[in-house]
Amino acid sequence: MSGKVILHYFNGRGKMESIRWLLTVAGVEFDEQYITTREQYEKLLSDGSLMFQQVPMVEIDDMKLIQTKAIFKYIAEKYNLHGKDLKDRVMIDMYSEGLMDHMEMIMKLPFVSDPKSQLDSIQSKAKERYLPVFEKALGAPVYLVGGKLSCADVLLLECTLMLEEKFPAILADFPNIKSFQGRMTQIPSIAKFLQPGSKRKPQPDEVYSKTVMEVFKFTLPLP
Ligand code: GSN
Repeated sequence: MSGKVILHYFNGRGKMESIRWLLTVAGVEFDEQYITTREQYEKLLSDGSLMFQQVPMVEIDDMKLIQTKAIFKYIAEKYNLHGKDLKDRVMIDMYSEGLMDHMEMIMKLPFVSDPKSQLDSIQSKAKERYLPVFEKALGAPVYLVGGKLSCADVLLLECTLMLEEKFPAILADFPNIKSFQGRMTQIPSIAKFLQPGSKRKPQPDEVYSKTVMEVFKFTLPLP
């Protein structure tokens, strides 16, 4: 196995995008092997590379890691983006899990039977459940937890940028989050990631959703 981190996933955001973000902020170079056909997925299965027959899978430090949250936490721990002690870590994990739950709703958009109602639900959950928490948490501090950058900050930036793609004015009532975004996007690795030509993926298109459906032999709408 090469020393370089290799991501195995589709050429799209999905569950891998937060890992791309975190590696970028950690300053870790990575390569990607995109799954474009059923055969490639079956090869990973027959190799025994996918413990639960699912991706994302990340080759790192001579391991083949699966389960998005486990991979995410490994990278966060390794690169000092997971707090200084147990109490910081549990707060970071609480924020992170909430943000991942919310982003999952956005991720599902191409695959649901009623995207309009899913969008409405994302917007109301954002305004009433998720954004108020972060607006309050960022009242005075620069970062969410322990006065230093953590993986939860990276997820919050990713999530709020995704929300703004769908609802451009959604942060109008959340000025602390808006200032946080302004600070975060000045971090050099993030500024570069947000430029065209980076490894950041665009919003899902039909090619992406069709590939996912074909590779997994899924039919719409997903359960
Ligand atoms: O978060 C995780 O990594 C796991 N708890 C779930 C991973 C997962 O659902 N992966 C999907 C593709 S990514 N899209 O959602 C997957 O590999 N599905 C194939 C299957 O047979 O479950």
